[in-house]
Amino acid sequence: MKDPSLKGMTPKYYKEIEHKNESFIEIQDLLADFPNTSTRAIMDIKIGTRTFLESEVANSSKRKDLYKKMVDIDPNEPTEEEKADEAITKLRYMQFRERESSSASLGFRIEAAQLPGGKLQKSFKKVKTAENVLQTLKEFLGDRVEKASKELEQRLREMRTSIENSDFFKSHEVVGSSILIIYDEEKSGAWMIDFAKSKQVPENIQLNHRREWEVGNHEDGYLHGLDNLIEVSN
Ligand code: I3P
Repeated sequence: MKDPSLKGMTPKYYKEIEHKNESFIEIQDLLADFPNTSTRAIMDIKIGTRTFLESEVANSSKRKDLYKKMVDIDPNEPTEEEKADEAITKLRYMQFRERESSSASLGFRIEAAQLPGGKLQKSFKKVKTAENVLQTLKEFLGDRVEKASKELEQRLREMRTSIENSDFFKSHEVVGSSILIIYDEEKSGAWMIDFAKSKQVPENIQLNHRREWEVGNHEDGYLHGLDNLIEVSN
């Protein structure tokens, strides 16, 4: 929020709060401007080709919960060794999710959506091709498709310019972050949210967020994803 280039693109940060020995941050409620739940819709789009921190590459501990989640998505995915272990690393799971969805190819994926009336949908794990994505976006926008998609295109283009000018983005990898899209019967908007896995990179590195990731270059594919989101949705 301190980066002037990103002004208005993120929720406002208010303060840090201690509660029961845990630390929380109080931030702007983006939904407050969209109070009508019967006409309001929300979509979370995870941006970037890489959804895990580079530290996961060296983490060899294997998790049974992630094996189970992987098999639920595709029973044919595990290798013989993984079947015997019934466990996989987080890196393996996260890269599987990237390939299975549009993250690896397009640099973004639809994570979840709430439709007017409040129905929550989280079944987007296999939405992979540009055609699938476009179809899902059209369904999400419903009868607001004409007007809202023009407004959103404009907003995403402004967001891209903000990021290209941002000092924060030059010096931080922004991993697992999302763009939150909200619309109601009158208006629509998009904001950048979830910076839990945003990290400053070493001083000798300047990121461009479009280059392909290799271990050590810290690239996240954020702008590659935003380029494609703008392209696919128009
Ligand atoms: C989860 C998702 C989360 C990730 C979580 C994954 O997969 O990628 O973003 O948390 O890791 O299990 P899915 O969407 O398929 O449920 P982080 O972003 O914090 O890494 P976790 O199981 O280690 O919490």
